[in-house]
Amino acid sequence: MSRTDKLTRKVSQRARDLVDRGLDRHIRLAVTGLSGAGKTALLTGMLEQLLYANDNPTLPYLNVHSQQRLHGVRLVPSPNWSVARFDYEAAINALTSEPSNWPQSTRDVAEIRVEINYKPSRGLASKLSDSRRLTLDLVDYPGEWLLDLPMLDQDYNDWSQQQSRLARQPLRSDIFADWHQRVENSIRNNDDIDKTLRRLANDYQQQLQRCKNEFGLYFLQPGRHLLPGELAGAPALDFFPWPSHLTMPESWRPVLESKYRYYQDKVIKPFYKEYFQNYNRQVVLVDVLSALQAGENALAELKLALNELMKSFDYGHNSLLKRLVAPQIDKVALVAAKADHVAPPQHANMRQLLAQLMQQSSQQLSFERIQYQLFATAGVAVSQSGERPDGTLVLDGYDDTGERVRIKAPQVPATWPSSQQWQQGFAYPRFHPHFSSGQSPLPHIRLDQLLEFLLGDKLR
Ligand SMILES: Nc1nc2c(ncn2[C@@H]2O[C@H](COP(=O)(O)OP(=O)(O)OP(=O)(O)O)[C@@H](O)[C@H]2O)c(=O)[nH]1
Ligand SMILES: [Mg+2]
Repeated sequence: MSRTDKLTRKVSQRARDLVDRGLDRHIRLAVTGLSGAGKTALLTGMLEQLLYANDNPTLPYLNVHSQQRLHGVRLVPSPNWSVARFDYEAAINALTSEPSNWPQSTRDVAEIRVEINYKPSRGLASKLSDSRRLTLDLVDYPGEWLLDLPMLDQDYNDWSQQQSRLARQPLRSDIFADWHQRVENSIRNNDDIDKTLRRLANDYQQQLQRCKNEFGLYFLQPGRHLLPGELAGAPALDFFPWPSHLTMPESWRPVLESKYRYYQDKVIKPFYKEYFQNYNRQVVLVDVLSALQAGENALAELKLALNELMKSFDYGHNSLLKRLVAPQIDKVALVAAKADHVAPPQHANMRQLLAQLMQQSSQQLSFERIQYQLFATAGVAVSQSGERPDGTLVLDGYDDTGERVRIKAPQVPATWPSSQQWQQGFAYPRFHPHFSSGQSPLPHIRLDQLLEFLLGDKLR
């Protein structure tokens, strides 16, 4: 194909996207989730259920399917040529090869576009046409980068204050004690500024890694310190929040402030503009179980991080003009992930606990009259629940050596745990996927309900 042909195709695709958006036949779905929340597994599961929707007995709540109006679903090229395609096939391949594995943690942004062909059930459209198309765009990205978004609304000073408040929390104050000492020592030495800041930034980065890997904490900024991507080793990352109990040398301020602004302008803004504008539907995916297991500090940070994050998105109702110019999010699914770690009677508790964590944000959504709903789902379910003869609920699955295991199903608190519950602690199983090649669609929990909530009104 010649360059002109390619360009013409791209322009006409853009024009078609605009028409589709105006006609309400285009959904861009943002899956908002911190690192490890299960975004990649959820996207894989949603694609899997949609692509294998025909003859799929596990989608009773997806109306377009149960009303037999679904003609077909297929993957089509995304018009955004500068972004890698989400490697759905590699994810399925990992899950269904021998031995099975979870897809890798995401290292960069990837997009995928799905076309859903269906028979309209209502209005003029159903009389005029037997077939209609809904375009669905999905984006995957490393969760670490998401938490940079709230930094767009803060200057260096605000950010430092907020991070310093956080660093005074019990667990963090231990983790950062040595680093604070090193900052204090560096102030006294009269070393080269750039070198000193780089060293302290590297040290800070290591403490953030510890917060994540050793303590399961969540509110970790800047995200590129955890996963630098193409910025590995770049001077853009040589900054850190200033500890508010120390006096900053005057000569350091302009350097730290300009690095921070550079990070906002050149790293966060393009990421936000490219991937987080122009969405009209959102999934907020939260792994409440891992946070419970990591302890009270972790759950408190998760709550803070989620509510801060939700301030970064535009909520509102989409008039025809808005749909064309700057769509806003008009429906939000708050989703507790990995529901296959517990037995179904515990799912209501997962939802309730999530509701409590997200209370501040859901008040904002109610105020804006944005429709939201709580779910407990598994993008890819790797355990089955069962019952012993004595009535004990159990979970059956496989461990990472491929051995079949059966465990007593653990409990989830419906509200913030008491100090006694924290003392006892929470533990959830880590089942391993164990699927065979060609096994499609993979099992899930409630993805049909989630898909119906997110897409159902556009598939009528
Ligand atoms: N049992 C179960 N485990 C899941 C499910 N989804 C994710 N997991 C587990 O959670 C881990 C992280 O899931 P990912 O989908 O990679 O999470 P992510 O949000 O994409 O994480 P990043 O790419 O690092 O931002 C997986 O490797 C699994 O161990 C699920 O539906 N059920
Ligand atoms: Mg991922």
